[in-house]
Amino acid sequence: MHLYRTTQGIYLHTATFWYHITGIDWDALYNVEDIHAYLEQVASTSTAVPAPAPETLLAPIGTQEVWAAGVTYWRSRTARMEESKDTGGGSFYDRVYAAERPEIFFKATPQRVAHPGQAMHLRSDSKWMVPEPELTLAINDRGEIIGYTVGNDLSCRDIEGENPLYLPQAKCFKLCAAVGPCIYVTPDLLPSSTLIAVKIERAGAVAFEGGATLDQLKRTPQELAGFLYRDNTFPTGALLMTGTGTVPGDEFTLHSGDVVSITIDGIGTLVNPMG
Ligand code: DO4
Ligand code: MG
Repeated sequence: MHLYRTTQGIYLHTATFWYHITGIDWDALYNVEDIHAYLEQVASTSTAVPAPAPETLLAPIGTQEVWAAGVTYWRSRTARMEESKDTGGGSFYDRVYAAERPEIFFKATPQRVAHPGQAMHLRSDSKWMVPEPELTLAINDRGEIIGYTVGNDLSCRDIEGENPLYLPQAKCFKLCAAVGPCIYVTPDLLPSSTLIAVKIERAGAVAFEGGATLDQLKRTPQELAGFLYRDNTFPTGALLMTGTGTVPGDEFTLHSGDVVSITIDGIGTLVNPMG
């Protein structure tokens, strides 16, 4: 079942029908006891409605913070070692890839998150920016993974490569993250063959295309959620990006006007132009 947040309220999409969910706000629904059973109940007791218009879609986020894990794919480890090789980064990405404790960092507050279709921000002081297509976990206030969404951890490779202490500036700025178009609510693990695909269009042509499958993710979603919630509290839950498995070649940087589409099997496609 897929949960959508729109300017007209909350919608549930089952395999066949759309339902309008009323009487509960996003944060309360996100944290309701046994959300899967709750949504089954909504679907079996409500009247189907027309689908919401695509232009009404909002990011599926209420007051949740967005966090991100890094260096969880071999490709990410290797790209980071390359970009920081002149500044001493040769070994710490390698070490965090292999360590028990993952890299987890704060990514965005809800007001820094772009809605589906909304332009993301390219930093004025970066010359090397890339989208990071990431499976994103929807986690409730009890640390339970209730579902999955598509995330874009937009990043500045030059700022991050210059010094790891610049990571917060490379990662967190206005409209630095996008999530959506919905939350795929499921009690099940996603199949390991799940593809996270990215396409970047420039002036009507494909400028980059790539993808990675979930079996390349070095850590499990439960492990990453467990580290995020260790000695921490999230009163209305959190979203956790799980790292990128796709990094374009070193010559590639995003341009204003590029359109980034990220598709994850079973969830949907998140499209954002670059501002
Ligand atoms: O270590 C820097 C960030 C890593 C990251 O965002 C990723 O691997 O996706
Ligand atoms: Mg990332």
